[in-house]
Amino acid sequence: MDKRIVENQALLNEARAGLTAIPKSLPSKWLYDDRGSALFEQITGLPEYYPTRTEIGILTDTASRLARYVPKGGALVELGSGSSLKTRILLDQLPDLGTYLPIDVSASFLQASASDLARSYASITVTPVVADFSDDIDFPVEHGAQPKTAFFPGSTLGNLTADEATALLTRVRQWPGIEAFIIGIDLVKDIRTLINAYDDAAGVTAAFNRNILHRINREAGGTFDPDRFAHEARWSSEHSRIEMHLVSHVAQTVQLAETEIAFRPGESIHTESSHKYTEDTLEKIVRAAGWTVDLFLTDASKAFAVAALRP
Ligand code: AVJ
Repeated sequence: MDKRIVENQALLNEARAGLTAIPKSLPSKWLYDDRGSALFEQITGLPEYYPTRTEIGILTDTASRLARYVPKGGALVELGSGSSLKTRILLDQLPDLGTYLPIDVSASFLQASASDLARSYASITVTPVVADFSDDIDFPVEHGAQPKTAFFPGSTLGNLTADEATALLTRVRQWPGIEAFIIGIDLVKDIRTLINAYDDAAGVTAAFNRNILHRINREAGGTFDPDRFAHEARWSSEHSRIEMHLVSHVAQTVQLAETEIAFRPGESIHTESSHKYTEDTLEKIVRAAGWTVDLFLTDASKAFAVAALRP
């Protein structure tokens, strides 16, 4: 048997744990390598994928109201550097902002978007922080006690389980100087619309999902044939979430470095969850973390919401 090269030990360890468990799963963070991030960018422009354009519409229509949640001379702290387009909508309404602090795990991505924004907003200090926002953040000392507002757009909170979301909200609630939290969340709606948003006609989401298998082959010694796995978007009413799966419709065996992984016909790998909220269910997890919903803004069809929270 040939020994395959493993260049990403963390991916191998987590993939092995997920693929030897019942049911099989993979952590969604591994979807986002360079190609995965580029495919996600493409997803945000698809006709079926309503969240991005809907959130941008809400932010554009309500930016001046949201600006009141950001302290003068304070800091806007963004969790995950994301699309600077959404950040710019807020920054345009914040002439007296002191600092913009984007937090991201990818140093290169962070550097690029930070210098981009610094060029556009000369009066704002841009201080990128390389960190995983799921951990405790070590703010640069000069920003430790600075009054600050956290910004978490994109419904990224929806990737977390209710327990994980509560933990994140609790951690941000404990940041020194925290005055408000502005979050974007996707809302429960008819199941067809939800499924189509995660199973587009052009097949971009399918390619995004299968990319995780290409990545495992490349970085963790996998022998997956991604074409032998079907992309599937499922609605779980129990968890109020869309799940992405990769389904093996045949019996097959795949090698993962030294480990053999067997698939039964119809067996799936759960690769990502996207939780959908209502005003009530959001209120519930927000309160559990010690916040109150001060403002709940939606578009006309109530597809997406931007909420402003107070500690
Ligand atoms: C980036 C996590 C917000 O869940 O809607 C889009 C990711 N996955 N299509 C989402 C995603 C498939 C997206 N988030």
